[in-house]
Amino acid sequence: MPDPATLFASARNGDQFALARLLSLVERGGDMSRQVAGLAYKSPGGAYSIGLTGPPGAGKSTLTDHLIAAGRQRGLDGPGQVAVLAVDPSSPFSGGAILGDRVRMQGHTLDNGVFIRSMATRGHLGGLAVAVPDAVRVLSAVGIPVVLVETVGVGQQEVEVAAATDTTVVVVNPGWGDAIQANKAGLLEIADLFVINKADRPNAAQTRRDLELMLDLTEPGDWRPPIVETIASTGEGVDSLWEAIGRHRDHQLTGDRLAAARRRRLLREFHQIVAARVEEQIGVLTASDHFAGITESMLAGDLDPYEAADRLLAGVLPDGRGPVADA
Ligand SMILES: Nc1nc2c(ncn2[C@@H]2O[C@H](COP(=O)(O)OP(=O)(O)OP(=O)(O)O)[C@@H](O)[C@H]2O)c(=O)[nH]1
Ligand SMILES: [Mg+2]
Repeated sequence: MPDPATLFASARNGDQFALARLLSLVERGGDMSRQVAGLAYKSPGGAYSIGLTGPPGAGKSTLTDHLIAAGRQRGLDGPGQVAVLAVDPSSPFSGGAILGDRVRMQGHTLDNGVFIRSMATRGHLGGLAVAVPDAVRVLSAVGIPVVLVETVGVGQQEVEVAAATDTTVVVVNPGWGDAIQANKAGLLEIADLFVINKADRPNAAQTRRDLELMLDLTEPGDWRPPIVETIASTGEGVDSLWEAIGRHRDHQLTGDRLAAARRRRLLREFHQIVAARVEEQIGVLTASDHFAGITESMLAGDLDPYEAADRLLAGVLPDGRGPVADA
C-alpha cells in the first residue's frame, strides 16, 4: 500500500482510487489515519462544505443528487468537482454503499468530477464527530471545491456531524409534527436553511408556518434561516435551494464569520480528541489490577469513592483530583 503522501499526490491528480483509500484510512483510525489527517490539515484547500440532515426518508439523497448537478454545472464559484459523504452511523461496515443512496445518485456514477462515498467509523478515536471533519479536510486538500455531507438527523451524534459543515440544511416534509420533531431532535438550532421537501404533498404551507413560528421564538441572530420548498422527485425548487445556499455562503464570507465558525468547530474537534484519549486511558486503568485493588478497598468501606478516584488517578493526571473530581 502506498504511503499517505503518495496517495495524496495521486488523488490530487484525479485518481479516485487513491482518494477512496485515503478516506478508508481516515475511517479506520489509528496511526495511518493520523498521518492522513495531518497531511490534510497542513494543506487545507478551499472546499466549502454543505450538510444535509433531517428525518429518515425526507428526501435528502434525492436532493443531494440535484445538488451534485448544481455543483457540477454552476458550482459556488463556477463549475467544479463535487464530493458526497453519505454518513451512516448505524452501519458497522465501511466503504460499503448505502444501497438506496447509491441508486439514487446513480446519475453521476460515470462523471469523473463526482466522488460519492458512504462513511461509517471503525474505531476512530472520537467517532464520526472527528472522522467526518477529517474526511472533509481530505476532500478539500485534494482540491474538491464543494463537499456535501448527508446524514440522518436522529440522535445527538448525527446532528453534531451535520452541524459540522459551513452551511447546514435541515430537510423536513409537510405534515403535522415534522417541524416539531425537528425541533425536538435539536435540528432547529443547527439549521442555516430549511427545506420543506415533498412540497407536492398537502400542508406545506402549514409546515412553513410552524417553522416560522419556531424561528420567531428563537433568539434572533444576524442570519434568519430561509425556508425553501422543493419537490426533489421532479427537481422543482432545487435552483432556489442552491441560490439560498450561495446566499448563506456570501453571508458567512462577509467579515470573519466563516473563519470564526471553522475555528469554533476545530476547537470542538480538539476537545473531542482529548476526551477520547482520556477515555481510552480510563479504559486501560479500569482493566488493571491496581484498579481491582482500589475497588476492593472502596467496597470494603476503607476508601470513599472520591478517595478511590484520587488513588487511582495519582500519577496519571497531573492533579489526580482535577478533571475527574470536577466531572
Ligand atoms: N412525493 C415526493 N416524493 C419524494 C420527494 N423527494 C423524495 N421523494 C421520495 O421519498 C423517498 C425517500 O427519499 P430519499 O431521498 O431516499 O430520502 P432520504 O432522506 O435520503 O432517506 P434516508 O437516507 O433513508 O433517511 C424516495 O422514495 C423518494 O423518491 C418529493 O419531493 N416528493
Ligand atoms: Mg438518504
